[in-house]
Amino acid sequence: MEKYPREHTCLSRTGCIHQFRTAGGAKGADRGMKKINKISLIIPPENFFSSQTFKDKISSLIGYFRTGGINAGSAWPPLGILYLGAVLKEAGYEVSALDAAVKGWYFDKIERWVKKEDPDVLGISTLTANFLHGIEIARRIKEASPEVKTVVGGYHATFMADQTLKKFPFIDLVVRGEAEETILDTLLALEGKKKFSEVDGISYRNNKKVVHNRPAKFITNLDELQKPDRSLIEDEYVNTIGPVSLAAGKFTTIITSRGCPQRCTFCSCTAFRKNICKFRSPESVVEELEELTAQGYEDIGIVDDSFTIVKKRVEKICELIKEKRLEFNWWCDSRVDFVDYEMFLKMKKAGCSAVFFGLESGNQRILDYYQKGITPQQSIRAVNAAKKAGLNVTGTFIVGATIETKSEVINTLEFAKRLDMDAVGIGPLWVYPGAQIWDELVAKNQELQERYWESGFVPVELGMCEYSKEWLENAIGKTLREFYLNPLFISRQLIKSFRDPYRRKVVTNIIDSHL
Ligand code: B12
Ligand code: SF4
Repeated sequence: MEKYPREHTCLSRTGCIHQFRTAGGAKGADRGMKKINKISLIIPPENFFSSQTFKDKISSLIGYFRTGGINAGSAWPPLGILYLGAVLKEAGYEVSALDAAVKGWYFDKIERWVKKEDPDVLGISTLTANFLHGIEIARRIKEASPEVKTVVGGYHATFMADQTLKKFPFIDLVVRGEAEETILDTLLALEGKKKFSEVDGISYRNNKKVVHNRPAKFITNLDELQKPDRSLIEDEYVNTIGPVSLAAGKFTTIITSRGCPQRCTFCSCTAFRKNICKFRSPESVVEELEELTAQGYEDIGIVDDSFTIVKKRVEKICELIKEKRLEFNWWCDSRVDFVDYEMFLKMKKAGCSAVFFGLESGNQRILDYYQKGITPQQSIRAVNAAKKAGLNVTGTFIVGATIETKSEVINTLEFAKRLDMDAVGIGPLWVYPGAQIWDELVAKNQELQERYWESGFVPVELGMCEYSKEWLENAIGKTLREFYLNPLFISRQLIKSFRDPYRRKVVTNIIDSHL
């Protein structure tokens, strides 16, 4: 039975690149390949994710103050699969999506959900932190329903496509990189209507040999993409630390650019987008913001790799937000270079409440090792400029690089306290496949690749630093306690919370949600 439209418009609103699903004759079906009608997309639970129960949130918060171990329970919308969902729906497919991380669901529940959805293709989105859970989901589904095609995408699958297909026979295919412009051709190939060898950006098996097609071209005009279909996931997203909601109302995220020109050695973004940085026009960004505010969103996180690197563009977005009188609260990540007080002030006036800086270290030697391209002085200047503009400022730090000495760790922890920000995040260095540090450390010791390609690793946990994991965790925990439990900090924060309407709203929301 013909359940879905045979016609579709292409994902780009200008020229059409796909001419399929037009006439009903499915060649693949003729050859015994199953026609694809429905795709289910899944975000697997994180390896360390616990549920959103109040008890879990409290223990997560206690853990945070003890060791700095972050299990914050923050769950933001998975824009990747929401973008793909929009493309697939537009092309006439039936699509469903599950964010198992936000639901706190594990395998049995996820399996039941997939069985109920009964898709032809199961698409699993992988980061390093949830890869193994994604694999287990695919294994279970393939075992129960061998006819369901299993496709994995996202950061981890992109970097580890070869290993994934070699080790896990129940994974049919890997889509590498950004998938909006490859997903439809991939489905055609799975239906037998196109040759696998003709689809850029995919990896698959051909006569038991793993084949990697050439990479797909990067999406050049982000304005032409369908907007992410947030209706695919009905869950309310929260932006929390432990039991504390940081949102000033209904919350979602938006992405206004993709990629980053920097090459930080601990970050996967460089390898994923090859330093190619693409921007949406300010008009397109503000159009989406307008739609979101009309849908009742009051708190919007901008999750770009580097939102503030082009000052003129940021200022134009701010101008348009004001011109259109959009009332919402927003926040973003920022580097500490390319920023100044004037830009932060414009952001503040356009509703920005908070900025998150990746400060990483207080030592120039370590910043250089990470190729961060900044100095501690720039960090101080940027933090002060953002504070002066009235923004809430958070800085995040990484400690535990293999070359980092104990005194350098202590110096960074002291630096974190001295900057006198509204919040700090400090974590041990994680080494993920795709990051330059991964390549460097693996080149020195192949065993790391063999043992940790599915999960990444934390050098301090493997005894690769001059101090122990316990020493590092205690040092981080002590810093966080000294930072947050300092009476002067608490009183200043309380005064700020009375004065700042955004903070008052956040506090009211917290009280409301726990009454
Ligand atoms: C928002 C965000 C989050 C959110 C939401 C994550 C999510 N589920 O999308 C939250 C807060 C939950 C989060 C958590 C974490 N994150 Co995060 N996060 C981001 C961020 C800033 C934006 C993600 C995004 O929306 N991108 C935009 C969309 C359009 O791109 P995309 O998600 O990559 O999806 C595209 C492709 O990957 C592909 N694709 C994705 N899924 C699928 C599935 C299929 C079937 C197919 C075919 C294709 C496909 O197609 C999509 C469209 O082009 C990225 C950095 C970045 N700019 O990408 C880091 C990033 C993804 N996070 C990262 C990390 C490390 C984490 C944490 C481990 C942090 C922590 N210590 O807790 C956790 C782990 C979460 C988990 N579930 O395992 C790393 C991942 C590194 C790695 N190798 O895995 C990144 C790259 C940051 C970095 N600079 O290194 N994160
Ligand atoms: S850490 Fe930030 S600045 Fe560095 S490459 Fe990644 S996204 Fe860019």
